[in-house]
Amino acid sequence: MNTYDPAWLPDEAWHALRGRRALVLADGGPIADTLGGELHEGSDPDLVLALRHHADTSDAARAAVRRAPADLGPEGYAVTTHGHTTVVLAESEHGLLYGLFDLLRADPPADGGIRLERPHTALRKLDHWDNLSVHPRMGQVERGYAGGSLFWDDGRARNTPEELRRLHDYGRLLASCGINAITVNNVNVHEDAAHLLTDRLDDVVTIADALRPWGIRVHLSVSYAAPVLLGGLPTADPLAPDVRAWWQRTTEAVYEAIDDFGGYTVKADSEGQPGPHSYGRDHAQGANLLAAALAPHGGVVHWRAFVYDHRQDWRDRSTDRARAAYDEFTPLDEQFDANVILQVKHGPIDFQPREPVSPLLAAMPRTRLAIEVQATQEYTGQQQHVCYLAPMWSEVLGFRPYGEDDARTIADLGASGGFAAVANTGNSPFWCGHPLAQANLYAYGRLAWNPALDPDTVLAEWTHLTHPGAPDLVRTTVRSALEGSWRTYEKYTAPLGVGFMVRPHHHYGPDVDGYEYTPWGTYHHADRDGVGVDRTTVTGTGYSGQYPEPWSDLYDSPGTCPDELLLFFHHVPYTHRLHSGRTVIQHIYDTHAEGCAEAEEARRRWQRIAHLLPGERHRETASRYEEQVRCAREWRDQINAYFHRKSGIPDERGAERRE
Ligand code: GCW
Repeated sequence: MNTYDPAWLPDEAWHALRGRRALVLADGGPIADTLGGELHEGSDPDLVLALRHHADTSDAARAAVRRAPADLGPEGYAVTTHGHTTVVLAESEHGLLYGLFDLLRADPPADGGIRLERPHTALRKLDHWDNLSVHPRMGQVERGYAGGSLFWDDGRARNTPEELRRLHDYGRLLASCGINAITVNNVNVHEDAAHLLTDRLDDVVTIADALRPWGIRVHLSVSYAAPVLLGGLPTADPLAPDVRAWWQRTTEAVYEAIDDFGGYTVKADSEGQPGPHSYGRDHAQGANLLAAALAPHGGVVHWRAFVYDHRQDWRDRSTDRARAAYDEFTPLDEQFDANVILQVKHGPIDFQPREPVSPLLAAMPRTRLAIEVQATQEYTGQQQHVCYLAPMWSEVLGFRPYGEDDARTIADLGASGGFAAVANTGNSPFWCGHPLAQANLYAYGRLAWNPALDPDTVLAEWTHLTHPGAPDLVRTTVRSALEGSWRTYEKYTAPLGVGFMVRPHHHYGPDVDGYEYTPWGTYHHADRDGVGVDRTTVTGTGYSGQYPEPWSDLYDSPGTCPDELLLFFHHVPYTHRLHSGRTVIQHIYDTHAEGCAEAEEARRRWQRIAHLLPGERHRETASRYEEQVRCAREWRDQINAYFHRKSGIPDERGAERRE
């Protein structure tokens, strides 16, 4: 815990800024202190960070006010240049903070120029699935691949000076890419974590205090059964007056301790977690109870839409997990209070390497929505494999659910409730286990700030910041390692959007039939004739009918369904010809060979820069490449052998591949 990587903020990244003579014109408070601490103040300043209402004290800041729009918004900022002076102008300290980090990424505009930035959404949250102590099956962080928790150690909040320093550095990393909210515990709330809401609140205060200087608000995952578990009430029924009063009192106490507390994140009636269904109430009644307690304090409830039957009969082909969230929540549109945010996973199943966009996102026009992505690589190589996820997120965020003629994107539909990502961080020396997985954390923050950013540009930014002064070959190798890595991963794992061929429980490595005869609702239906799940409106589960036109029609027919999603929507013969011209079976053989070869090539390239990138960063990545290549081969061989045996159709290029 003593030494850890600076990630994308090494000292060299700050040199140019810290060498300047700065003037900070702010109101004071924790963020203003942060700004002062990051910069060297000096007379005759050439860098001015000014709140608009203090701009009068500086000529350059006054000039910036004349040039900037009348209102930059609560977190927005303008960067301007006047002769030799750079000015960051904002309405709030938060804006100044983001403006400061902007200057790390990009040069100031030319003299007389201006650069304006405003976040796309006000809520840019990271959800930590951290348990307070080590959980026998899950380790400390559920689906965590980066060591233990940054917040919790053996049941208590970390609070030694070194641990608090690391938390401070974590806050800086998060703020520097635009993240402004954090849920500090697992959405599966185990008994000890339930107490954070009441008698263990001081632990949450410790974390909130450490992150406040970086403009980050703390949220808490709470158990829906808290009134019973903690309050000694006989029920947690949302309509019971004493339950209501309990939440109100409890929430008041939270705000007395943490006046900028963000709110509650709730997984209810999902995978065994308690919820309103036990009392015959629906999700809106459940969520509104908490919303009412939070509303007077300005807090929000993030109510997760990840609700499905995890005890279904695999023989029953009419029940479809992909349909579940839509069926459950769309009748409730209009019924949620204004401070309820429905947090929806970006795909209908569960963070597979390829899924269609969740149709629920386009079907709740009167509900605030947050889009949940998974930075932790549960299904994308568990931070042993390189898998840069920004291109996938960017596809999702830019998707136009109502068709190309309607400008609204998924990112627009999520603007009122914001974004959430399951964190990929822990106390590993590289924060994310794999040094290259840091790019996912960075990219999540940047896309949450501006979903229209090009993932390659974000990658270039991250590479540049992380490797200041490195030879070109290092930067190009790092970029090429990450750039196409998601598609490479997709190629050697489950084909054509079919999903779930992973080993049960831990979800790493291949097990084609691992979930096929289980109650979890994640099947591929491969038989001797074909593969894929029939989700069409005519012969299937009807899932494709949950989309607005034109998508509903397009997905419904194998002739128009995009290749990469074919097996998500259709059960087709192995000889079915894709738009690419290949048959499904040959596509499986080819992509698995290609994906594996790409992983091997990436490993070779990485080896070539060993002498240019000395130290742990190179070694750690190199050893993870060994595992990636081993595992990619295992995927290739198992998938290809499985489908060969099922279909009896040989690989056309089998002979040349064996040589
Ligand atoms: O993907 C599944 C994970 C669970 C997780 C759940 C969820 C926190 O396998 O570990 O539980 O999703 O999103 O709630």
